Amino acid sequence: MTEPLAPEDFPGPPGLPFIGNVRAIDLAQPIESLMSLAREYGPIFKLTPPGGISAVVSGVDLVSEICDDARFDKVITAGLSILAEGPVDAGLFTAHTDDPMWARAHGLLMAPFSMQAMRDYMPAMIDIADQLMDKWDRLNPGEEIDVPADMTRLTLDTIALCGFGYRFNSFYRETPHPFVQAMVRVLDETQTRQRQPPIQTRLKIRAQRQFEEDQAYMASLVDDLIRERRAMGDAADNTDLLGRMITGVDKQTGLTLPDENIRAQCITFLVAGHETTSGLLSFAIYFLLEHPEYLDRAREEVDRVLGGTLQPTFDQVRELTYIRQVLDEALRLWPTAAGFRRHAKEDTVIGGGRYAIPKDLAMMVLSPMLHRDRSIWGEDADEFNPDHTTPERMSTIPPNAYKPFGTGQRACIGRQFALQEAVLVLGMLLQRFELIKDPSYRLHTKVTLTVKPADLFIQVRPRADRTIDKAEPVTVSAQAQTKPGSAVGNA
Ligand code: MNH
Repeated sequence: MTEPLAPEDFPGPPGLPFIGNVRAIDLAQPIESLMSLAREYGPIFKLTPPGGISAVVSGVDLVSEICDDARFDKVITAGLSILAEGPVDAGLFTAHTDDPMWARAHGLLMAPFSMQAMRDYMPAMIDIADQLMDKWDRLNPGEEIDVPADMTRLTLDTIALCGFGYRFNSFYRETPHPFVQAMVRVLDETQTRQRQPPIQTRLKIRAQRQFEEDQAYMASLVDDLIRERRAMGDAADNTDLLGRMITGVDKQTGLTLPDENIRAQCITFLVAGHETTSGLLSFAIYFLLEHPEYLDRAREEVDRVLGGTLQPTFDQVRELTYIRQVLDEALRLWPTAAGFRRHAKEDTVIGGGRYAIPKDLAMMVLSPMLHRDRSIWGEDADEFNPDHTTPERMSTIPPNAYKPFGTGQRACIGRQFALQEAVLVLGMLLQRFELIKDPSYRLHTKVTLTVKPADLFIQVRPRADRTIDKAEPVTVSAQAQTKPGSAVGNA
């Protein structure tokens, strides 16, 4: 048997002294750069940025191996762990797997994110979706829509209302709610710090002060909501995520969550739950406009299932299976969380003994490349076609070939939530509007924590061939939801 290759001997772009191969990555298009490196160097390649070697993995077999939770675990990146500093405690996303608070919160939150619980979030999801519909309905002919911007308003407001009964009212503002401004600054600063040496971070006193102020502001807003909710006692409607965290118990330990942890989870849901879903909706709209034949098919389904229904029901949303395929396919080509990081728990080898993996080596699973494997998706793997993601086909692909929501115990907890929201909104949009593309648009992406289409503008026209039923508009605040809680979990 041949000796396994050490990471420094993995294939990869040549590095320069000191700066390594940062030049191989185009900072304006980092994901596309990594994808073209993967095309050149194969299923696993090394990068040698100044911070030390890391590996980028996109071959199905290798990815499958490192998805094994018994041997590998999630890497909490330096960037993300900054989020857990100061007043912002570690939420699910940034906590280490062996942190008992991760296990407790994960256990307790399974039920609130289960399929059963999704029914209860429908009224609030529809409330915000209606605001988007109204906005687009009232545009004058020729007015342009900044798709990712409106989708971000929608997803932020949705998670805040379903999460803790709070309204950012993003559709009624030109500038974002102060909480959102603080959150965006914190995330930007987090990214900046990742790219600069620690000494520079310490020298930037103004930035540090702003960072602390922003974190304190976010914490205090959420703390107020927790305090108000606790003060309401039994009178509170606790069917939202906050209520379920306050009243919930982790079955494993029998323990509840302390308030600092609940606060961290609320902030985590906002951060993790808005850009990803907003990017997904934006990509889906982009792809449908590029492919009128699939747009027609999606609209046929919407007309058949929803007809003129003003407010889709939970069951109707579940019936929009082609819309779901469209979204699954958009996530295949452009998973909006474009990767996740893993490391070995002990020194090991992968690939049938070919690659030595020391336990501190950070490996990034590059999902957009993983998802374009021709042996799985066929010769047209790079093309958008919702037939790739029919339920029949999805049930036959290898278990780790499609990973837009990460993997194993550290997989996305908000998956059902995101997909229900996205199916609902895309369905309602197609039900109401004809989408008009800008023929000169060429897809390019913008990467922050997530990836989304950049500069995507469209126009819409209310559909002339359909009418939507008129009814008394239903107003919902999370505190006035009609449904009693059914906190029954399907862990
Ligand atoms: Mn989400 C983890 C993708 C929507 C809350 N999410 C992850 C991971 C991926 C991911 C990938 C794993 C990251 C890693 O291993 O480092 N998430 C998505 C995508 C969408 C999404 C593509 C939408 C589309 N996520 C949401 C929504 C919420 C949410 C909506 C909340 C309401 N996600 C989380 C949380 C985690 C997570 C919380 C961390 C879970 C854990 O580690 O316990």
